[in-house]
Amino acid sequence: MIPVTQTWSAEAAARYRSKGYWRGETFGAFLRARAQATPDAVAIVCGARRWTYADFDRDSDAFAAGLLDLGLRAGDRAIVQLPNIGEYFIIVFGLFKAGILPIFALPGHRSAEITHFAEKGEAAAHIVAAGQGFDYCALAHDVRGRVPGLSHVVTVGAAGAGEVGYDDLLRAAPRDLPARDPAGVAFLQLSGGSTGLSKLIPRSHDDYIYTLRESARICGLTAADTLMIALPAAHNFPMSSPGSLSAFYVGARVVLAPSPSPDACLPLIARERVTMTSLVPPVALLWLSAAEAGQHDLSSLRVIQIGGAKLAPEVARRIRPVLGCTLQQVFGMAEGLVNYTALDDDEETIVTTQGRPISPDDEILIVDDDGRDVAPGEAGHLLTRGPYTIRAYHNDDGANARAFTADGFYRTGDIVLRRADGALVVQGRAGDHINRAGEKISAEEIEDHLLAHPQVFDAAVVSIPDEFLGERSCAFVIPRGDKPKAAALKAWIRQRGLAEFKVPDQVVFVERFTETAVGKISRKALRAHLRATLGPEAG
Ligand code: J2J
Repeated sequence: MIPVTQTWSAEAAARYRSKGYWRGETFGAFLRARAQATPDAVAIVCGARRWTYADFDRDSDAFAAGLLDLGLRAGDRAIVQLPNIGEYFIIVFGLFKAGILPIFALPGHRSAEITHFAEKGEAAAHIVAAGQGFDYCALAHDVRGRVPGLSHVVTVGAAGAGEVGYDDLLRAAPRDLPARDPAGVAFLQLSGGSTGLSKLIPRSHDDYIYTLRESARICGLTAADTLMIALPAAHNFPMSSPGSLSAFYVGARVVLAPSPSPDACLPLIARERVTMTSLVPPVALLWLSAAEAGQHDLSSLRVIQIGGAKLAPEVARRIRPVLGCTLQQVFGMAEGLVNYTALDDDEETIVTTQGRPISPDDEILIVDDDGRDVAPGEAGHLLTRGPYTIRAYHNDDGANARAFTADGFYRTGDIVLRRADGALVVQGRAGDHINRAGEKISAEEIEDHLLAHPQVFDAAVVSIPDEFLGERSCAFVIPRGDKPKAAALKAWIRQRGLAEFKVPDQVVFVERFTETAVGKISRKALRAHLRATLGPEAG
């Protein structure tokens, strides 16, 4: 098994410790501390069910013991693929306490993606929920059948044959759980997958807890707050910016919404007196329309974080008048760097920028195509290095060679400019991924699957502007022999075991790409050319 590590240079690590960023805390230990300080405070609300901090600490201890009783060991990895339910947090903290690394899959992922995570991460367990509309247990059995070493399927809800029930694991006898190494990796987060398949991002207790503590401070999140998780809980944004884990860090209350739709969330805000939540721009648009109808009491809302994709200034301007709360823009990435606008920034800064980095030690470079610094205020490629930005992906030398410079800067793939006051403004992407409502789709990954279809000669997938989604995907396809139907190609992508959000929104058949294109220009240039042929009004 390839050990999961994350290594900063000795000099950088010493500096981050001496400056008090890395304080030697661990997830299990901070939860224990909160449970001892405020045992009866409610930590998790899921429908009518509630877990206090004492319940949370006790159940996650029991779950950790149950996993170890199964034969799992510290250092193993478990794919966690759960909807927004309370058990999700018990499981994740149980894994942290056992030293088993969660791999944070999303409910939308299907067999191709889960198989890839299981293989790359050498997962020993897959944790799913039964009775969710989609048959996650069947998915788990399918993947287990293909991946040697993936021995355990753990099910929340009715466990079938060959599965272990969450409730059974909670009945395990208590064990002494050794303290975890704060410098060690706590979990594997997923990259947006700019080229090819998603990569695994090892994050340490020390580095991630630093972002939780600082995010809580910058967002004004305290134990008095009620934070709602409307986006999928395992996504890095609602997990950490400030997200559920910052909320637990400060002893606040976390309310789970079953979906981000206004129908699910607005009544919940009124019922639970939610003070803070995070949204992607298309969801914010839906909320604005629904809130204008004025049926729900949203007076408890204090701050809404919006990020994951570019928020149009005209939408940003409507947040305060319509939702009655402060907007905080967040520009972050699972690899590390997170930027926030400040709660007390002037309205123009809040509306038109994506904020400033969390840490004084976040090093920011903005460079041209040749790697030279651009003039102040000019747009360029964003590179970054700092106390919570990774230096390497797990088990992926090729990606590491492309994504990191020799001196440890991460190439974000984003094009940004920096104003004189330090605020970043995102201009776009250098790479060819599609940011569909905050979900990142690699053009290359979808092209590879299309090319496997017998009636596809060649394919290029591009992003096109979309008023609601921000971007949507369009596949240009040169047929081989009989032209397939667009619907058949979409069904093909589903059948290949890919998440629904990766199915091309649009398929355009063409006879050839361009005369000069064949073999002469890069796929990147080809995609740019095809995108241009559609124009901004494509549809
Ligand atoms: C434009 N593009 C943005 C923004 C992210 C907080 C917030 C978001 C993420 C996230 C996250 C953007 N405007 N406000 O992990 O902790 C695009 C950029 C970036 C990529 C990262 C967090 N906020 N983006 O979205 O790993 O292109 O993280 O590089 O999913 O999303 O995607 P991801």
